Amino acid sequence: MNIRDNIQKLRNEINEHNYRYYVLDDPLISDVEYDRLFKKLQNLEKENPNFITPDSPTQRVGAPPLEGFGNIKHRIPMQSLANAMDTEEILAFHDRLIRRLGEQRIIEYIAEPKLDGLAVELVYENGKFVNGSTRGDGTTGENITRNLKTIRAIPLALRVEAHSAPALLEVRGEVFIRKDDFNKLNKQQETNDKPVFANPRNAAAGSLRQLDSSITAKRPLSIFCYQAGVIEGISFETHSEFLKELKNWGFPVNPEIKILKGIAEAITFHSDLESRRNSLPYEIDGSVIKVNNYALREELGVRSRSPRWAIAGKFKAQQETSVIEDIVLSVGRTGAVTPVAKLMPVKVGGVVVSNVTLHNQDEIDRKDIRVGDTVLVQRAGDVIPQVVKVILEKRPTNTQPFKMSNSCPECNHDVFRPEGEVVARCQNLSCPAQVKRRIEHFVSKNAMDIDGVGEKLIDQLVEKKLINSVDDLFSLTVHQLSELERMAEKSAENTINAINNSKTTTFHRFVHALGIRNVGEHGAKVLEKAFAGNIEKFMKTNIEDLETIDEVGPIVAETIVTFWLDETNVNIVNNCFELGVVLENNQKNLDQIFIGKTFVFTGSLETITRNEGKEIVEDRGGRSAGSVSSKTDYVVAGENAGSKLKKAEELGIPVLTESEFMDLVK
Ligand code: I6G
Repeated sequence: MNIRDNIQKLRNEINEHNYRYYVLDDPLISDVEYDRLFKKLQNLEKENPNFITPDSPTQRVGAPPLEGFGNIKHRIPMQSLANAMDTEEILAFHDRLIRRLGEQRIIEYIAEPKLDGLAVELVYENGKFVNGSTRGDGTTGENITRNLKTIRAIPLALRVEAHSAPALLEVRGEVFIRKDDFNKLNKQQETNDKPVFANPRNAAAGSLRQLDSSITAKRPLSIFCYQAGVIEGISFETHSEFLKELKNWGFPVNPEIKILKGIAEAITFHSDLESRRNSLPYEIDGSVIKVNNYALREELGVRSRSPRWAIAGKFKAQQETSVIEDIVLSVGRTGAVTPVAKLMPVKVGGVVVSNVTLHNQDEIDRKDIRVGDTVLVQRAGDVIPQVVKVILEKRPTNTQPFKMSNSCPECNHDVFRPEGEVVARCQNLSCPAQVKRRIEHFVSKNAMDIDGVGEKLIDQLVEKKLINSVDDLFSLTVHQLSELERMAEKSAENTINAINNSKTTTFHRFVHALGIRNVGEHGAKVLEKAFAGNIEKFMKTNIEDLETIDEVGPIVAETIVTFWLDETNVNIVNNCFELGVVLENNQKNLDQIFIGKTFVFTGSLETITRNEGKEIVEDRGGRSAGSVSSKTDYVVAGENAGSKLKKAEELGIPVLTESEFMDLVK
C-alpha cells in the first residue's frame, strides 16, 4: 500500500473510532490505543505534509489566533423556543395546537432534554464541513468554524460516499461541557492559577468564543445535534427519521430522545426527566417537546421568534439557603433605586450567588426580609437569583424591618415614589450614579459597542467631571484619558480610536443606546424600519404617528414623545451628530406597498426561496406568516402546494402564482 492510501486508511480508522465513541457511546479500543493510532497518523503526515487535508482528524488542534470573528448569516433564522413554566403550560401548548388544527387528535410528539449550553449551526457542502457559527441574534452569528473543528464529536465529513451526501446540509446543535469534564477543567484552572468557571455553560461559551482555537482545542467540549436548517437533496417526513439519519451521518444525537403518543406521554417524559435531572452527566434546564410530523409542523407554522410546534418545558428552579448580611441601595440609569441583598455566598444550581435584587420596598415588606435573616434562594429560570422566602424559625432576635431611605445613596437628593407605583426614583438627573449607568448602557455591546470603555473608566470620567452625558464621550482627548489612573498613553489612544470607530453606526443601535424607557433593542429595530432610518423624522414624531406602527402601543408612544420634548435629550443627540456620529442607512427604502398585508408562501417556488419571499414582503412593509388564517391577505403558491392552498381556497383568500407575486413587486 502506498503512503497516501496508508494515511487515508488510518484516518478512516480514527474517524470510525470517533463515531463509536461520540455517537454510539460504544468504543472498541482504549484511550491509549486511540492515542497511539493518532500519533501514528500525525507522524506520517509530518513526514508527508503534502498529503495533509483539512478534514484529517489531526487538523483539530487549532489554528493561529484571529483578530476577531467574522459573521455568518443563517439561511433560515435560528429561532428560540417558547417556554412552559409548568405542566399546565405544556397542556396549554397542546390545546393551542389542537385549536389551530381545528380538530381533536392525538399528536405524536418527540422530546429530549434541554441542554444548558450554546446553540451552534454546522454547514456541510457535499458532505464536507465548511463552516459553523453561533446563534448570535438569530439572523447572523459569529463564524467560529476554527473552534468547532477542534471538537472531536463534530464530523469533519459525513459518513457517506461523497456522491450520496446532500449538496447542502445545515445541522443545529448544542455545545456543552459534561459535569465531570467541568470539574476536571476547573481543577486544572486552579492548578495553573487561572480563574475558575462559574458553571459549565460559562465554560462552554468562553471556550467556544476563544480567538485562539488552540485554547478551544484543550477544552472538553461536547455536542448533541437536534435540528436541521436547510437540507438540499433529501427530505424527511418526520423528525425521528431525520434524527436517525443524523446519527448515521456521524452526528451525536441525545440518546434520551423519545417519541411520545399524545400530550400525556410528553408530560410524563418531562416529569420523569426532572426527577432524573441531577443524575444526568450534563446540566439541563428543561425538556424540549416537538411535533414529530413535518407536514403538521408546516401547517402550524412559526411566530416571529419561535416555532408554534415546539415548547421548552422548564424545570422548577433549584434552591439553596443563605444569610442576608446587608441590604444596600443601587441606582439605575433611570434613577430607579433598587434594594439589593448582600448574601453569604452560596452555590445555586452551579453558580455562586452573593447579590440578589429585592426589587422594591413592597416586595421586602411582603416577604418581611430583614438583615440577619436566613433565606431560601433560587435562580429563576435557572438564571436570575431571587429570594423565595425567609426561614422565620432561623430569625435571630433583635432584627428590624428594613425601610429604604428617602435620600439617594449616591447623591443624597430626594428619592420619590409616586403614588400607585412600586419604584422609587432619585429625582436628580445629574446624579452621578444615573449618569454612569446611562453611559454604561450607551457604550454596551448591543448599543454603540465601544470597546475599552468599562465601568472603572466611566467611574473616573464622571467623578472627574470629564463627562456628564453620553455626547461628552465624543469630545474626550487622548491627553485627558492618559492622565487617568491605570491609563497608559497607548490604551488612551486605543480607547479614543474605539470611540471614534463607534461613530459610524445604525439608527437602531443609536436609538437603543439612548436608553429611552420602554424602547429596547427590538423596539429600536421596529422604529428603524418604521422611520426608514430617518432620525430627524423620529425626533419630530407624534403620538398618532407612533401608534400606527405595529408593536408600538400607547405607553411606548408616550415615553418616546416625552423623551423628545425634553430639550436636554434633543441637545445631547444633536451634539452627537455635530461630533461626528453618522447613522448609516441600512434600510432599502423601497416603496412600502405591502403595509398592513399578510402573505403566506407555500409549495416550492422557482425563482426565489420562501425566505426570500418573506424578505421581499417585509422590506415593503408587509408581514409573512407560516400559516393561513382569516387574517391572511394573499397566499403565494408554488408547485405541490398542499394544505395551505386548500385552506386559502376554503377561506376565499386570493392565491397568487409566483410570477403574479413578482409582477406585484415590480
Ligand atoms: O434552543 C433550542 C434547544 C433545543 C431549540 C431546539 C432544541 O431542540 C432540542 N429546537 C428548536 C426547534 C429551536 N430551539 C428553535
